Amino acid sequence: MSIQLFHNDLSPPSRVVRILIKLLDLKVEETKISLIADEHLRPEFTSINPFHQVPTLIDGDFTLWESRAILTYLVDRFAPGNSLYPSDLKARATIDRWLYWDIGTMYATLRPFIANGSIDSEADQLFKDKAKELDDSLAETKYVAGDTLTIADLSLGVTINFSVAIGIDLSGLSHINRWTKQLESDLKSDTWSRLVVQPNNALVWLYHI
Ligand SMILES: N[C@@H](CCC(=O)N[C@@H](CS)C(=O)NCC(=O)O)C(=O)O
Repeated sequence: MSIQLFHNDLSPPSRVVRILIKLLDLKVEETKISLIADEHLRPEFTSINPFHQVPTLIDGDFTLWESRAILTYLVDRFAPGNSLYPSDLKARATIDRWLYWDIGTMYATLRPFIANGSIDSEADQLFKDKAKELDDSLAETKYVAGDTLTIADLSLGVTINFSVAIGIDLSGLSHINRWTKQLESDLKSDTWSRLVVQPNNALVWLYHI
């Protein structure tokens, strides 16, 4: 059965999902949706996702959007028990906690940038305060949710690297910097370059930062 992902090359939530697809080596048919051309508002797409957002996944007769929900679904569906999202209830709950914290707190702080191409000093400070909390946690563990790579690292890794690319200065957060280098070495260099660095650079160029 073919799996389809509607995505946008620059969209951070789309990239989180595409990194997982690479890591699990899944065969997924990827379709680009141009947000600039308003393709996400066309009936062909809103009939699939009435919330008109990427990423959106189709697995047979099942359609799913919300990047972090797609992450957990893909591991459970195609690699159940994988250490990226293990079966143990408490381990999963810890990973879920980080996923929700990312999308509801960290990435949410960057939304004004996505909408306007800039964030004010209040949002900048809020993001740094939250990043410091992550940094304190990473002082205790190798990865976000413990000592193994999980989907929480993919999620927060994209958010943190995106924030740095748009000019939020996290250089003083040594544990985040150590973890970022770890992520870069864990993902194949092609994946890191294609799904983290290059799209961030393109966004910086697009928004004239
Ligand atoms: N919470 C959603 C956010 C997805 C999102 O914001 N996607 C943007 C692109 S980065 C989008 O599709 N925007 C078009 C729209 O909202 O109409 C997720 O994690 O999947």
